Amino acid sequence: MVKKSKPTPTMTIRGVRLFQGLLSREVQTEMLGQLREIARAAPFFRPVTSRGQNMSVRMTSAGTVGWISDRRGYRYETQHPDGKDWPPIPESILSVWTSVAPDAPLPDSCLINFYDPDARMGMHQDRDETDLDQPVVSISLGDEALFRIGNLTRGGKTESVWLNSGDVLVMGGPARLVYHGIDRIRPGSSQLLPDGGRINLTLRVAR
Ligand SMILES: O=C(O)CCC(=O)C(=O)O
Repeated sequence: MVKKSKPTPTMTIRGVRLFQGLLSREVQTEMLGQLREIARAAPFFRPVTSRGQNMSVRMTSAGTVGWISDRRGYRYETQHPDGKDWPPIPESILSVWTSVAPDAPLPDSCLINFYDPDARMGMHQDRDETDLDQPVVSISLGDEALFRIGNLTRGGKTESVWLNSGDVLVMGGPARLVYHGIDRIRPGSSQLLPDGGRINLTLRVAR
């Protein structure tokens, strides 16, 4: 499924391991078809923060639990806000996890973020999971995105890297709780999504 079964990172920034170009165009296209089916069963929705602010990304999930945010706060739920179970995580996506995180148990959650040209994601830590020793694996599809990596506490100097379609990154070990976010995407930089935009898949062992 992926180009290499035991890939080595092409770059490591502050402990975040980057596997640039890991997914072939063929694999990306296959994933996109599977994501369309997921979105039919579990439509994208625009989450709000506990303060009632709309997030700029749209989201849905696959897996036994999905991450949601609403006026009650951030959490994992077993069902989409429509009241249906989340669809299963496709094998093609699970195989990326086993390739870059072979020692970790399989993820039970795949958050699917959709970025239109104006969407971004503020600096945050991923810490709603029960076992923070398990890594987070993130897959980029579509338009390029400027990914910012900070520190283990909020603030301080940061470093940024452009993520391209087919790139995979792993936040694990000492980098598991690093602050990170997406400053902007570069509209029109990829032809993968016919109508443009970017999809990010974030795989986690949530429970
Ligand atoms: O879109 C990305 O690459 C990052 C997504 C992210 O940080 C998250 O969903 O927590």
